Amino acid sequence: MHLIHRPDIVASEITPPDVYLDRRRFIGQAAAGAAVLAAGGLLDPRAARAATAPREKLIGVKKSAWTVPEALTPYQDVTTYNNYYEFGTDKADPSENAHTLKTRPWTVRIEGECAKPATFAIEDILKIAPLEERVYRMRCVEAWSMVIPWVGYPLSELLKKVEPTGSAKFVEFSTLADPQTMPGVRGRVLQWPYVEGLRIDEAMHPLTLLTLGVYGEVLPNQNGAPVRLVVPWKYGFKSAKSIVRIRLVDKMPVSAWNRAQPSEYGFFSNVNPEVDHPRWSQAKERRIGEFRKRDTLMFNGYADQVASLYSGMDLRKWF
Ligand SMILES: Nc1nc2c(c(=O)[nH]1)N[C@H]1C(S)=C(S)[C@@H](COP(=O)(O)O)O[C@H]1N2
Ligand SMILES: [Mo]
Repeated sequence: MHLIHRPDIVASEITPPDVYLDRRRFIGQAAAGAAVLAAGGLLDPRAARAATAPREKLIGVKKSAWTVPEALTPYQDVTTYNNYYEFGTDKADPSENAHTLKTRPWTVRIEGECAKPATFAIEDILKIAPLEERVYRMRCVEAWSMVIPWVGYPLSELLKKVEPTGSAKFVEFSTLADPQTMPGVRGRVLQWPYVEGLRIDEAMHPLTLLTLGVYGEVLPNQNGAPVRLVVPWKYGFKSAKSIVRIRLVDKMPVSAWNRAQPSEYGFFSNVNPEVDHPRWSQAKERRIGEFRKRDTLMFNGYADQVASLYSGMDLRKWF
């Protein structure tokens, strides 16, 4: 089949809130029921695959004060309800397909406006700063949320190594795009590679986490192994997975979502209950595992830490 790039198709790819949750749970239950009937109680194949993926504990992880005191979203949901379009657009696709991702050898190239551009091996990235566990609230643009115990350290610790110059006004992140191992990259739902960006002060903010693990373990592939970003006051798509290149630049980068649909996905994409997505409200959200809706909080509840970054900016214009 030949796929052509159609931005109007892209727009429909992000599922409007509320549709998928019940569909996903229904399918899950139906599949589990069918597996029990067919195999006399054996696991359904999805669960079997998840169970065989190797899990590796991270050692020497300290608890961090940058943690919200909220109930954690269960491991099972964090690792099977994912957006990672390189592996497919359904929530279950990444956990079913991402076993093909090869996370070793892995390097991250850091270049652009800096005194010491360098290529870092993932083994060295793991040792640059002490690993911390931080429980962050995460809010997807699709109006669902989770509370996730990430493991990592501030991105600033890595960026400092290359000595950014005064011309480094923004940071651009590019992620792996390998058609051999990523079925989604063979299609054109987005223009690959997945690119995201932050302003330099956002990138250097202590909340911005270079993330290497979750739930005390190495990141599962579907969560963006071996290294991803987590920016908890922004919609989830800013938190790029499986990063291979970081560029310090003087102009605002064009992100993959912004390129696909600029009227729907702005550069900043700060969580803001007062600025709706063109196709749905952002005022409320559903915490995965709950049925009632919660009010979405300004900057996803991190206003005390980050609102000053945007003082004087019109957040309707710079959405
Ligand atoms: N490379 C890449 N990174 C990505 C995405 C993606 O499709 N590709 N999806 C984003 C979106 S929309 C969300 S909500 C988060 C989900 O992260 P999680 O699956 O670990 O919860 O990853 C973000 N990072
Ligand atoms: Mo998202």
